[in-house]
Amino acid sequence: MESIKPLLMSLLTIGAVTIAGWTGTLASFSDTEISSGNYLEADRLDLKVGWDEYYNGNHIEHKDPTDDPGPIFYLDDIVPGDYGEATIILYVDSQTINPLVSMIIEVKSNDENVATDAEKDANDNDDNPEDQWDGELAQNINVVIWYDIYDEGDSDTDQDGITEYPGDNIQDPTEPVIYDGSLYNLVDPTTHTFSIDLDADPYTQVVDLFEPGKYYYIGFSWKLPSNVGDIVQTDTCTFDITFTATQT
Ligand SMILES: [Ca+2]
Ligand SMILES: [Ca+2]
Ligand SMILES: [Ca+2]
Ligand SMILES: [Ca+2]
Repeated sequence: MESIKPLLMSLLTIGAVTIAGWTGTLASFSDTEISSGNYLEADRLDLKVGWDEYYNGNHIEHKDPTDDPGPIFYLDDIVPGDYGEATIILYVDSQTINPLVSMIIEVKSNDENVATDAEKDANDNDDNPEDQWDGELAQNINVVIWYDIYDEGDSDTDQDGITEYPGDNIQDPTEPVIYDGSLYNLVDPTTHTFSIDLDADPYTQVVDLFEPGKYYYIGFSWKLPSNVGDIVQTDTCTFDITFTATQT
């Protein structure tokens, strides 16, 4: 009996195969493909902001792009002749989304703070504590905002023969300027804001979207002229810079 059992089993197996082939000839042709393991996950859209900053020609701060940037400029004792610059670094963290990135600058106050004797001698008025807009600093701070990007078609070398890099904190004559004037005149007099859709490639005629994984640089320089006089002593100016990335 021991030797017969494996043989039966083999026969049953062959019989089953034969039956399957036979019924197959009666059925319609069919073909099935299964797509299994389907999965959806939303992409992220995460804008990060950093900067590299100089004050009177000295490097004072570098901040890698972050979600919690805090103030770029915080200077509490500037004097006539002072100047500074921060090149703002923008980075989009995403897999697929090329967003439109906008910048809004809002001046929040331009205050007299206190009126010193020297200010009064310069015909300035006393501070009105109820008025956050009675100072003269924003009128006298000159700012330049520009795309701190060299011409990519220029093989890293500018017309002046000096090698240029994007985000080098230097305003090259070939770099497109966004604004050049007083901080006061930058913003709308009613809303105190300035708004612009930033251009990932300012050398084209259209506003290009930002590409994820690349760094973009906006230069922001300021200067308090040496001939400003005493009228700005102790005056304060505060402003916010808001960057927003939006899927279009
Ligand atoms: Ca005031
Ligand atoms: Ca530059
Ligand atoms: Ca003043
Ligand atoms: Ca003052």
